[in-house]
Amino acid sequence: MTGTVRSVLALGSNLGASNDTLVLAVADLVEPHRVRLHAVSPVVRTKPVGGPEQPDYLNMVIEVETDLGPYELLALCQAVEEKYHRKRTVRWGPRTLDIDIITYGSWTSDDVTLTIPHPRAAVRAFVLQPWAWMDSGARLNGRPVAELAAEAEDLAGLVPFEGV
Ligand code: PH2
Ligand code: MG
Ligand code: MG
Repeated sequence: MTGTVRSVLALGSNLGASNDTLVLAVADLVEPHRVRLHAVSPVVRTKPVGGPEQPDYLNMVIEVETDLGPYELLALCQAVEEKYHRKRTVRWGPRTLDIDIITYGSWTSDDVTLTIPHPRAAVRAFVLQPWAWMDSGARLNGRPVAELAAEAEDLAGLVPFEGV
């Protein structure tokens, strides 16, 4: 492949069979030949950040290598969310599956439909900690992801997922 980009995607689920959904969603995301799986984080169980009272989440991140453009990658993420019956009702409400593009190479964008890097990733342990475990050298906004994770307020509510 020429002109490929590495992109970090964050997945979260707190409705339904969350662990199964995450595993199936990773397979769906890398099914197109233009998207290849490069790295996978551990799954973590996390306390919900924001939104209404809702169940704990399972979260993870993956790194893919792709020659899809950022909006094509966004469309793929949204198609996979739809497949798992994602309903967009309450902002930050419970969901069967959320897939967010955290980084797309060194590309940045402040478009409202696709803000890259993800505007809240740098303060969310549920993204940063699995990312740091996946890639100990990762950096975001010029800072080591592991350092950002250590400073994130929601770190105390995060534990490795040990299975059901
Ligand atoms: N996603 C949100 C809002 N709050 N909290 C946790 N623990 N995990 C998430 O994935 C999450 C959240 C909005 O996308
Ligand atoms: Mg999200
Ligand atoms: Mg989202």
